[in-house]
Amino acid sequence: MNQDITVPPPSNSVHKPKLRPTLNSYFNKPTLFKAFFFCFLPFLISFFLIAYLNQSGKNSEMVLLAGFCNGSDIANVDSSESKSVPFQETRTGHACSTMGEPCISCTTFNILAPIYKRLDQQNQSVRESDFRAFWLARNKKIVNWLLYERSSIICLQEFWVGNEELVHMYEESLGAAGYDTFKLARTNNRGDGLLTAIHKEYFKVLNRRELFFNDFGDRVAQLLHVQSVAPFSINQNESVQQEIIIVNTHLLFPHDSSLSIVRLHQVYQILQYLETYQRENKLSQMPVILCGDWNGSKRGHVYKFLRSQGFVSSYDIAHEYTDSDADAHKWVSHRNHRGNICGVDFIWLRNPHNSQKLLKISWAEAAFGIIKYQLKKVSLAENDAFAFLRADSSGNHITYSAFCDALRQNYVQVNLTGLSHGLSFQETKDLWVQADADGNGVVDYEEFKVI
Ligand SMILES: *[C@@H]1O[C@H](CO)[C@@H](O)[C@H](O)[C@H]1NC(C)=O
Ligand SMILES: *[C@@H]1O[C@H](CO)[C@@H](O)[C@H](O)[C@H]1NC(C)=O
Ligand SMILES: *[C@@H]1O[C@H](CO)[C@@H](O)[C@H](O)[C@H]1NC(C)=O
Ligand SMILES: *[C@@H]1O[C@H](CO)[C@@H](O)[C@H](O)[C@H]1NC(C)=O
Ligand SMILES: CC(=O)N[C@H]1CO[C@H](CO)[C@@H](O)[C@@H]1O
Repeated sequence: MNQDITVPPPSNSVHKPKLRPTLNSYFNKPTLFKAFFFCFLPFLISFFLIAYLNQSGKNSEMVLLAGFCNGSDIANVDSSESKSVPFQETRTGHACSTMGEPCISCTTFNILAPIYKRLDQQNQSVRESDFRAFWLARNKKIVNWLLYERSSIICLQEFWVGNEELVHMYEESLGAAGYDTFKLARTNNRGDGLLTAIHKEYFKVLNRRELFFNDFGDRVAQLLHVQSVAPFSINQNESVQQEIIIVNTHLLFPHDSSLSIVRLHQVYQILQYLETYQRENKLSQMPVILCGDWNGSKRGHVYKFLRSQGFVSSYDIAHEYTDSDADAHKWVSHRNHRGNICGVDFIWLRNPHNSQKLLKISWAEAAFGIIKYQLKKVSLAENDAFAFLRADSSGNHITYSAFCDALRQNYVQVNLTGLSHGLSFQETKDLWVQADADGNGVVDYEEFKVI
């Protein structure tokens, strides 16, 4: 890696970009995260991130945020944060050209499908999709912005696949700008879906897969296996055409907490799929980038699950935010349809050399975390929760069948309802095997306490 790399420290002023198309009220659910990754070495150590976010709720000002490259001489540039959303400016082109290495960037953006965009507070059934002039104008701005940013990887969610004109507009504009585009509709004709665009100058798409969760959220994910066009140098003599895997997804909205397990399960399926894909294709380990609209709460189970699997949130890394509660709400990416401001868009990155727990074990821990959390919410202390799961089993332990019943049933009281969705027989069994640490066929209180 070039030791002399420097990035000009960005000014700390609030920045209203002049050249960029203004977004203003066109987005009421806006996000655009953009991350720059430099120097794809065997593991991706250098890291630079730029994110744009439109602070909805205020005057929808577009803000530019900059991060840093880890493991290199590039200093972290974000040290003065007084607001919940830090303001930074960096000119992306400049930052790239000083690197002397090929540089790639990644943007993830929930563009809010016109079929979901409400226009009238009083009448919720009035949607933007009914007014061509509105959705067309808004989406043209989005396209212009994407073209201006020219990220190597673009992951869009809530792409209105059901409208031919809109699809055509995106595919044609991005195609003309050098992108390969791949769209994927949600199941059951929900109307929206995903669009992933890969810039041909940066990446060749080697393979792609579509993942259908087939749960009640009708959610899907795209997996793209790409290879960098330009070689990245490992040392003075060697360079590689780095391969990476990119996943684009939009998880279920947590309408209520019983859906936590469904969301967690969707992530589990993605990670299982990744493992299978890499194993079946006999691929060496490579960086994985997961983009999309995830569950925002850093206290959430999805966040913890991904962390336990070696993923880092690029935005948090760039800003040196920790996993602590104090840093849990430092940034905002969305105003959701309930009007809440939250941070739910992520660019997750996992480098191959991060040692990690077995996927099954992480998953079981996370699933039990949710189950215990649900039980706690109805003020069942640990021993009461144990009694609850034990049901009327005669011994002082939980049996497998009582456990399955507890997961399957629709408990009005505890709302473990989500558990009936998506947990297969095998997965339930896997959970059980984790819980029954000594393998004697029942889970006693000591075992229950530690799961
Ligand atoms: C970033 O660099 C620091 C110091 O070199 C290191 O402790 C930290 O683990 C690195 N973070 C990542 C995500 O690689
Ligand atoms: C709400 O909007 C829909 C669609 O525009 C319209 O058919 C309906 O009459 C409206 N309802 C009210 C109460 O205004
Ligand atoms: C690079 O090549 C030079 C000359 O062929 C050699 O002396 C050096 O050891 C090589 N460096 C590495 C890191 O392989
Ligand atoms: C989703 O987020 C909510 C709060 O935003 C949190 O309570 C919940 O645990 C999260 N669910 C998952 C599966 O992470
Ligand atoms: C908090 C919550 O989601 N409570 C729900 C639990 O389930 C019952 C019946 O299904 C609902 O009525 C509650 O609203």
